Amino acid sequence: MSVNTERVWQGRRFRFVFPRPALVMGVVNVTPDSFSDGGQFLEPQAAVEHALQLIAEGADILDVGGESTRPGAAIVTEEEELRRVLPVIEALVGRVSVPLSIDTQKPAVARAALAAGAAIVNDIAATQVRADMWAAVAEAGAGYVAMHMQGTPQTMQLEPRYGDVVGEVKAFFVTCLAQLAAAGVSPEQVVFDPGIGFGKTLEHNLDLLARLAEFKTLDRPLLVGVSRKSFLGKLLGAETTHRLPGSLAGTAWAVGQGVQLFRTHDVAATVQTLRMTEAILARRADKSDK
Ligand code: HH2
Repeated sequence: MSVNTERVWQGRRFRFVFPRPALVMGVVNVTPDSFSDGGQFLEPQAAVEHALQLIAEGADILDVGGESTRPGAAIVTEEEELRRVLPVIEALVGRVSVPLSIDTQKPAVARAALAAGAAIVNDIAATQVRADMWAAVAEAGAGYVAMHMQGTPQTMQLEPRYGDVVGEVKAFFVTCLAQLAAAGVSPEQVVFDPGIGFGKTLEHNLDLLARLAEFKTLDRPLLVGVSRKSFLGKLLGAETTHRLPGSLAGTAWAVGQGVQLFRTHDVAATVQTLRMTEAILARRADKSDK
């Protein structure tokens, strides 16, 4: 399949047509305990200001989350998660033109966020195949990020195991797309995410990044989140606040392998990395055309 095949990702009020410059999904964590920015944006006003800042830096999508998914994170009740995210979504809808995504594992939270105006469900637990989550996405005609995770955030890093991590993640995507279609979610609503750091060792994460090009045959756009993740810390010995260079190296590599969406805490730096790498890639494509 050609890299230049046109693909559409759409839902509710948004429509992105690829190929196009890679999209940046800025992270808005309304949590006390997220692994890199927990507690910074717990107050709705702080979260909204942060979201507006990310848009000013070039975010194409905002991903609002009210529950940390770091390994071993405390489970948050539905009520508490809604109490955190709904005021932020309500304040942003109508005020910003970029689509809002709800980062949640809970169908009821997804449903309430969609009712409040979110356009995308970012589901880190797509491997759990929950009919009620997919019904919410289908009924709203929302965009859907189907992320791969082995286990749950509470168990995922205990002993992740794969025969062939790339083959297994790819097989999940193929099955998931068919199951989603049966649930009324069309392929054009879906993007896939291999779930870097979710039930994966350092080597699994590096294998997934090294072999990203193999996901091109899936015929759906790919979203990747490497931002500040702990595998960078393991590899580079860097604390969460010092992982930007490693995150950007992963971003530059991934866009060169055909990844079209990037979830990041550091929007300005990611946008600059993407535009620079894309400019070089475009020159290479020009030369090979001649
Ligand atoms: N990573 C995190 C959360 N949600 N969603 C997708 N689709 N892909 C990811 O890689 C991804 C995600 C973890 O990052 P963060 O939200 O900053 O941390 P926490 O879960 O601790 O809030």
